[in-house]
Amino acid sequence: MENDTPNPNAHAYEYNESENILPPSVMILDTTLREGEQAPGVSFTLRQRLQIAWILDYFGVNFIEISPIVSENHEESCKAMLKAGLSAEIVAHLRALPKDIDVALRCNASWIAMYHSVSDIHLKYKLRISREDAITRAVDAVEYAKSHGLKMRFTLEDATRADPKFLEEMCIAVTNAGADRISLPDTLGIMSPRGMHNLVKIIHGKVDTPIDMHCHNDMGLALANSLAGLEAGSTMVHTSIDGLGERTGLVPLAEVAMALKMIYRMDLNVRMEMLKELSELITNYTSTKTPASKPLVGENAYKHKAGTHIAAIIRNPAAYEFVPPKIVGNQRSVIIGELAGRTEAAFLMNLLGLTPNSEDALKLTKGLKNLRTGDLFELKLSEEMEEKMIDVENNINRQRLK
Ligand code: HCA
Ligand code: CU
Repeated sequence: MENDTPNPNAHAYEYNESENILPPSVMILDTTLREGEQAPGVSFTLRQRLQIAWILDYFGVNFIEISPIVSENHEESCKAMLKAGLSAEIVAHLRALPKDIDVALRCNASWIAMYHSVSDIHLKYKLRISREDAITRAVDAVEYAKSHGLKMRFTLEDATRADPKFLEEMCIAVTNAGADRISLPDTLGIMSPRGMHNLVKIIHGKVDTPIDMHCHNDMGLALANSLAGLEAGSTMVHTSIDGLGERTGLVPLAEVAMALKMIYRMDLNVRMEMLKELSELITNYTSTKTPASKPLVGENAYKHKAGTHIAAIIRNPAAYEFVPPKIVGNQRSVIIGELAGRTEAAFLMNLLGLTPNSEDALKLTKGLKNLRTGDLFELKLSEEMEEKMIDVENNINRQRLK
């Protein structure tokens, strides 16, 4: 049984579908190979980076970011990715310095992203330069990159903590110097969705340059802030597999892709069924484990436990799943134990070779509760098994009616 119900989406409460709330198309930039490698416990080999890039490309992201300035190995990886003939654009991420831009040129990159802080705290304590120097450096770097024919995004690092007037000034300066895109990162994940919305709207009203969203998850608001920025007119969103990144990371690819499809009904040309596999690939290559509670790709995303839930999902999983597990390459399972209802108890008896009746099934649920062992075991649900559960349930119901 699969849940084939169209989602009577919650967004009906938010807006009318005919309203064009997002830009007509939104692009995804995946930065697992740049921001993701900044996560503790994550370091890829050249071969792994290439493989991840291939798979992300096949999944359908539009841009893949890597930082060639980190090490020779990263530079080699960047070169190899550029030669691999992927459909996604490869973006070389670097500082706003001519010597870094030279590395990208050496790699034969056509897209670069260069970053420069804009908040006073970064200017004063990280770079130890004045606002004026920051503008001069940024403009010089953009001009240098453009004079070499590069397409470029300019990242205004720590944009959300910068003085709004200075942020605006920087955005105008880099736009006038020729930046093709700008990124307004919430570097510390401190924004509220409404704040992010307003910030993007204001900058969008000042410059024509398309805007990227790069939202960190320090307060768990990365997805909400990314969507708020897109609703305000941003056309590209940065993600990473499982949300890997510096500290608590940024918005996960799976969540963004699914939210765009399910909430905004956007026709993204991506292979959703690869999401779980992408997450597993990263787990295999790193010492980080995907949290079980991770939306869509986590081990618990499709585990059902309460008896009332299970009784409903075997008839129609949409009762407790907003999207079927196979859409994202995950699997449904049920937990049998203390919270089991009559259906599972009967099914358990059936599995053990007994012929369950309603009364015994009820006794068994009581027994399971009194055991006080919590979860007894987990059962991965194949379609065949679901059918069987329904049969068992129908049988005991028939007996009850007799
Ligand atoms: C960093 C900076 C960055 C840049 C984002 C971007 C951030 O980690 O050094 O280029 O859009 O979060 O500000 O990741
Ligand atoms: Cu970041």
